[in-house]
Amino acid sequence: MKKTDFLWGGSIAAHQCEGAWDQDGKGIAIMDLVTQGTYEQPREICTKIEAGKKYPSHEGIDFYHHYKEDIALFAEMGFKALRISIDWSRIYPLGDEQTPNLLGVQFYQNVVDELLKYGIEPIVTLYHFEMPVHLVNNYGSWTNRKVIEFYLNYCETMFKALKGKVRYWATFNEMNHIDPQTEASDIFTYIISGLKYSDLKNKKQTLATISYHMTLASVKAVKLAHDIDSNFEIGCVFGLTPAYPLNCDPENVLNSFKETDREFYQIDAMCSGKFPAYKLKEYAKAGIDLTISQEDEIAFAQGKIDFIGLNYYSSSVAHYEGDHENEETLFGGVQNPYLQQSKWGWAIDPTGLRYLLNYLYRRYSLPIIITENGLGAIDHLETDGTIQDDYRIEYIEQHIEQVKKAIVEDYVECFGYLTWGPIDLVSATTGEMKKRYGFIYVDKNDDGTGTFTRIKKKSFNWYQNVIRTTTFD
Ligand code: BGP
Repeated sequence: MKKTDFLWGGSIAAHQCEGAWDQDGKGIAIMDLVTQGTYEQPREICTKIEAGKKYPSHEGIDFYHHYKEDIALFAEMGFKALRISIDWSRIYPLGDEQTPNLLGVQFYQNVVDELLKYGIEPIVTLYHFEMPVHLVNNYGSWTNRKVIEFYLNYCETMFKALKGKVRYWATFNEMNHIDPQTEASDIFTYIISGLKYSDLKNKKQTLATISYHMTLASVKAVKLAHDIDSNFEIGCVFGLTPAYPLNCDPENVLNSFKETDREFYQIDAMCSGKFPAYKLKEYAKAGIDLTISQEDEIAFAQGKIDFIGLNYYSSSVAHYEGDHENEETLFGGVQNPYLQQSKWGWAIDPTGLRYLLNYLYRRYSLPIIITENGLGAIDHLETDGTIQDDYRIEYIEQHIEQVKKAIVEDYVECFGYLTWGPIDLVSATTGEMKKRYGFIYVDKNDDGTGTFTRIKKKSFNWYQNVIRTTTFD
């Protein structure tokens, strides 16, 4: 990978910010259906706020119409990079067409041009939970190999449309949460594949097939990207959580290692050039059948990623047999008594970020970019119009400190740090607007009120100063 300036910036996803869910030829994507109510509710488009339901993500923060204003604010903060995602259903509304929706393509060309105008490096994720629903209903989502072809067709359209403008690409966001070997999280199965975990017939087999097809789609997209432009740097983004042992009982230590490691097999496949043999043996033992053709083997060998994107929010403590007193957390396991939790119960653990950076770099020797990190919090708009988000400053400051140590003391090759949601947007797991991550406040509430006005928080100037002054000497 060629040398680049450290990429300070932020990360957003189409479905959480764009809004305009039915404009300019866009189709319906998984996430247009998921956050109204919860994933347990029947899937439907709801355009009005109803009691007890969540803010509809298909209004987002109306980035579709505010992107110039928002990018100007990112530029004011001194961003060197912005990670965006492309909503597949804007480009191919149904997913299986041959001809793209040019208005959709044009929108992303406009966004990228706007970024380049300010010297901000666009980093483009091709799949951040935005699969056209038609592919779920008519093809069974990623259970069907045919969907790989549709995905590659869409990737090719975007590689060609943004060639010469975009250098960094990510094939997928957080496919690692599809986990065939544990009681998989319903919400992640749903938002990643559009399928409901509880509805799946042969759960382990189905999830293994989904995961395998997504991994295969990723390696094929990498090869395609390199064929289209050898200057493309193409990686994949993983949301990782180190699991700590509850105590030094060797059984617990081993258990926590396995807990951390079980979401790494897709990265192994993408970095080593072959689907890991240990995983196939585990699958065989669990009665899961995966047939890897010779053609697939070639695809793995030819589709090694150039970098790893790391989303990091929290660590966890691995399950301890017999411990029934502690509540389970979203990340699984029990609460860590040494750490504070966010309002949503996510353990705040800056050291865990350094731990993971080391783990990943020593295992793969690939450059890493932190593609998401941040604190979801409830902000208060004071009567004088300010937002005093010192808690957010503290969280990010502590995490950056650990990134610095990883780079300077541990020699990890980390080439960027992007905060999640530098502008407030809709939460992926809860569908709420009140769970805010931004340096920029958006006047929009869960009851649908608000004007979409953007307001700088206290952290805005603070992050601006971080970008201006931080070095890694
Ligand atoms: C990651 C997703 C993001 C983002 C983030 C925070 O897993 O990649 O899309 O939403 O989590 O989660 P939430 O929005 O639920 O707070």
